[in-house]
Amino acid sequence: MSNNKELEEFDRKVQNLLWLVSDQTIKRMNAPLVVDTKSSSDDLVTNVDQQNERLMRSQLMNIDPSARIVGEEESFRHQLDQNLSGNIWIIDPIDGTLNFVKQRDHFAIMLALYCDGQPTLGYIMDVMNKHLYHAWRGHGAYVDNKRLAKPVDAHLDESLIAINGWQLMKNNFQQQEIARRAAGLRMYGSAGIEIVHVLKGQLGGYTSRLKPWDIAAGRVIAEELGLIVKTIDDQPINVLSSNTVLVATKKVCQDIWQITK
Ligand code: 2AM
Ligand code: CA
Ligand code: CA
Ligand code: CA
Repeated sequence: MSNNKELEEFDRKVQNLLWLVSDQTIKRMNAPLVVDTKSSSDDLVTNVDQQNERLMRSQLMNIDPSARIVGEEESFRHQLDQNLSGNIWIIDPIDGTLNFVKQRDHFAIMLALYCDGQPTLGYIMDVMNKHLYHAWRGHGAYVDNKRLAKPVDAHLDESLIAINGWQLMKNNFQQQEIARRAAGLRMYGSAGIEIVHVLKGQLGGYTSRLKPWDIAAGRVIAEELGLIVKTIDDQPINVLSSNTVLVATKKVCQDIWQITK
């Protein structure tokens, strides 16, 4: 288990690492991308996803040698065993790969540290806007060096919300009714960028079915700001599984759980 001195050192090194990976991403993005499909035509991976993950993994192995490291593109199958003991770093090397490929915009690089299952450090790099959102549990949430204010706790009917497009079409948890009751609906196509909008109070909530690396970083920062991170039907998040996650203000959560329960 890491102590505060060690976490402070991790935080400093990892912030530098994220700026480095962000700069490399922008440089590589302007050369032709190598794009492969994974499970379906909208499930893409590029050379930049892979290069970012490789660099982050090798640096993290120096920064925290005894930790386990899970990432979307390389190691997940080998490392997923539901054992949460010790330090686990969780990497999403490009979040919003489809946006990255089609728009060269609206994507993020995300990294989190969980200590014995406790969300501890979280980083969302908004690459094209050059802002790093980050938090250390119990030590405040920041954008770059500026402390983030706690978002206003507004109700669903007063708030814009974001829902993943596929989830909205499938409507497994009455997402269409949730959208109808909100002040408006938005879709940005990157979990990290959508969560950043919730952190800034521009959205009252965001919901999508997410893998561990899609929510790990956002959860640390959101919880540090008093936001709620649970499932869309009010269950705790399972750190190393897929969850239909809701990140929202307390009042938006209460309004949504009245619909989904
Ligand atoms: P990714 O780009 O890292 O894969 C797209 O709406 C958002 O949902 C992105 O943040 C994307 O992350 C994430 N996502 C999670 N599971 C997905 C899936 N099966 N297909 C596409 N995007 C997925
Ligand atoms: Ca992906
Ligand atoms: Ca992702
Ligand atoms: Ca990704």
